[in-house]
Amino acid sequence: MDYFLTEEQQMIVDIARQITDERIIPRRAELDEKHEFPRAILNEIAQADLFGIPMPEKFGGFGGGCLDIVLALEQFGRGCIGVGTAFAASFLGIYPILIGGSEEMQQKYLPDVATGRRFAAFGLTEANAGSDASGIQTTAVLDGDHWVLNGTKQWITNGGEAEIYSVVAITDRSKGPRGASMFVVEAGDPGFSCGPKEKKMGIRASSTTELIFKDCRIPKDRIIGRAGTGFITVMKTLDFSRPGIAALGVGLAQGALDEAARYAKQRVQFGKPIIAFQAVQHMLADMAIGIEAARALVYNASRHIDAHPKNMSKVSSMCKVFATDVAMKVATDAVQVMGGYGYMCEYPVEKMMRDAKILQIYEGTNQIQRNVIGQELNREYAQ
Ligand code: COS
Repeated sequence: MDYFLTEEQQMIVDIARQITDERIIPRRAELDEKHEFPRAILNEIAQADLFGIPMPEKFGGFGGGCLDIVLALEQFGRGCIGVGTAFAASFLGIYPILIGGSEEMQQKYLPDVATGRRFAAFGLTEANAGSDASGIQTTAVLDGDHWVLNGTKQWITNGGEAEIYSVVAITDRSKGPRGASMFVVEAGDPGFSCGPKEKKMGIRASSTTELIFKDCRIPKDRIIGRAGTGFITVMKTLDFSRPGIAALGVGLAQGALDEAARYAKQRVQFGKPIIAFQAVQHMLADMAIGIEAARALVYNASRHIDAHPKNMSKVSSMCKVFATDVAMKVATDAVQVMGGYGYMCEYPVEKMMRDAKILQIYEGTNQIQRNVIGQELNREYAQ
């Protein structure tokens, strides 16, 4: 289907497609097996200037929007959402600075991330604060010219690999969500360390660790925006980032359909390629329908977000839910079409099925997304 992309957008697709076909796909199985962070691939993505997509031009970026990022992520997702997640998490880490950081702070951090010299990460989740994001326990207390952070973040993508961390901490517990603030913590700050790499079901190329703050002292000017604006900045960040997760889902599903359809044309049973059997054709048809519907929703939601930045929660959540549910179903069905071969580690759909599951969980579970959509409907139908 023609999505009427601009010349620049088509260029993003072409560059990301080439990196995916030539660099990501040949290495994905090994990265998965070794739980290896794809630093060399990320460096190539940086050389192609794709880390600069959402950064303003004055900070060395491309000045692009949500759809531009989505187009790149869809391609990377087709190859390996572990790699795609590492790439996306750097944006997630930098959005709070883009949304709420002072000009000085943006000047300090954005050019390095735009060029891929430094990677970023986003520190929100804790052991007891996942879906209930405002339930975080990590604290930040002002002590002279420094903030002192104490607490532990859990399951942080790019943990141990990033140099710049946007971290949420409570600065005034009596104010509930309005008592949270965001800070930039840098690798090497005193009192800051990362835990060991978690072992995961999928997206093993991405690094996931704890962030541990023990009397971590950071300069006073590392607060992002004003004290008390942290929760709103987190919510705005997630509104903007969730279509990227949806795009990883569209890409993964497309990759799974490509594998299943090619297999179905080659695999002969009862004297015919199995694609000649209606039962298989219908499965492939349903996969293709789901993918195209998801792609259309993700692209249009992204265009909406680029045009109406104040009104994005509902469409952002809608595309995240829809595309990631499609990804899980398509990956599962791709394994089914390929039967015993699909279940074997030497074929990529086994990894795709393992990888797909996280899409329904991270950056807000699909149940939380439905809450966001439901609350918005409740407001819309108030009168
Ligand atoms: N944009 C701007 N402001 C927002 C917002 C948004 N998208 N969503 C909420 N807010 C504001 C609300 O307007 C409210 O402001 P007031 O204090 O002025 O009333 C404040 O934030 C608190 O909102 P709310 O009462 O809805 O907060 P809840 O604690 O009920 O949490 C959900 C709401 C469930 C939506 C939130 O906790 C969430 O998104 N959870 C999932 C988190 C997540 O994605 N975790 C995974 C992280 S992996 S990176």
